[in-house]
Amino acid sequence: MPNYKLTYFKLRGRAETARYIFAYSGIKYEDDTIERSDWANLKQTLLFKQLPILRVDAIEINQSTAIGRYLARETGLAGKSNLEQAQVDAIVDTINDFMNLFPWTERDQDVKQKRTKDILANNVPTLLEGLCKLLGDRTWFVGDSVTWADFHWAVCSITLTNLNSDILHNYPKMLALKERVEALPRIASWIEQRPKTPL
Ligand SMILES: N[C@@H](CCC(=O)N[C@@H](CS)C(=O)NCC(=O)O)C(=O)O
Repeated sequence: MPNYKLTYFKLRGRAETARYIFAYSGIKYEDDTIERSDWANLKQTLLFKQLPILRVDAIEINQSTAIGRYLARETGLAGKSNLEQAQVDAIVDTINDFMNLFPWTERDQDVKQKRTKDILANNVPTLLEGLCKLLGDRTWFVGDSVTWADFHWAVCSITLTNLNSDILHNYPKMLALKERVEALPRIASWIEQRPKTPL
């Protein structure tokens, strides 16, 4: 088993899906959360000046989706066939497309609030309706067992409900899926011990 070190800010953000995969699979890793005050120095050392980074022994992997997909493949959470893997990847990429619409780094709070409200009202329903149809009456998004697409939904839906606590009101199946993931014993235990952060 390689040595894993996941470096990110002290936030759920783009590292949390990887943390769910580590938690669920029971693989040991170093959860290297950095202080904002250390960021400027660390940034200089990074190829693309961004986090998260996963170090697998001496190899450094950037891009949260590449990290998630790699860990999911290593742990049997990527989908059981090529076709299932494509379905899983499509869900993760779609969720990311919508999450990336939000103006996370906008400094003008009025602009940020207005844009966020607009996305929640006009874009997010398309995501939720589509995901709801994909899930149908099944337990997990793809195949007959949990995949990292379910984890990614559970992680991103926390952010969505923090932005608007009623957002899942009309989507009980999507709420139930999030709760199903959060009830998996090792995920539940991670959620209990993780730092409480706004994002
Ligand atoms: N597409 C990349 C985006 C990475 C990214 O935007 N990272 C942000 C944090 S979520 C970052 O490092 N921001 C600090 C900066 O750019 O100074 C991924 O998914 O990993």
